[in-house]
Amino acid sequence: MKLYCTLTSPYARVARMVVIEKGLSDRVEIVKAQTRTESSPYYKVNPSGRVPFLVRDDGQTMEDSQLICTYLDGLDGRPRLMLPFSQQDWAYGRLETYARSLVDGVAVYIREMRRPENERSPTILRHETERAVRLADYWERQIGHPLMQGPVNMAQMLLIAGLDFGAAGKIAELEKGRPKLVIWARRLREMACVRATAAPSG
Ligand SMILES: N[C@@H](CCC(=O)N[C@@H](CS)C(=O)NCC(=O)O)C(=O)O
Repeated sequence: MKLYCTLTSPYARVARMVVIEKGLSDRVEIVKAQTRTESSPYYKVNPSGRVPFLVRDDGQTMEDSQLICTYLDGLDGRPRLMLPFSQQDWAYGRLETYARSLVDGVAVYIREMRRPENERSPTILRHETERAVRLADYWERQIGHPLMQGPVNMAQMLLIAGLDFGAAGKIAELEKGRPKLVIWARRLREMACVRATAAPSG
């Protein structure tokens, strides 16, 4: 199978984490896609131009991190990363969607910052910065939840991808002054799948 990615996309990163965590590195080739480029050859592979994008061995294709991760996690018949939203009286769904919400907001901020300075919206930048700070406060309160402290799952993968993406995009200090989140993030960053998928610095 081929998994089209960029090395900076947090959505592609969680799919790459699943590949490593589920021992699929021999079966899934990571292919770098050229996104956001006029007439990129990648648009012939995936018309939407987004990553991650999976091309299965049978030729079937899948876009979107949630779909791809669910598929990859279930390949061995023992899914353990994509937990049911209803787990622990819906606590898992609440945690995973809040973690994805951080990634989504930071992605909007970073896209805005990529525009020429005179085209950037200060309103959007402020709105996303304030959202990210509120979510960081939320995570400082929630990070002790057993589902965030136990075996790795998609909520944890999304949160560490969101924190790293926020730090790379310099949106705000999301960990500073939030000691529980700092300890949690330090532990996550020691995991092999997190270390191996970190975006190149610079
Ligand atoms: N909901 C999608 C979001 C994917 C997404 O927005 N990917 C961005 C990279 S972070 C992308 O491919 N951007 C290229 C473009 O907008 O053309 C997912 O979870 O996979």
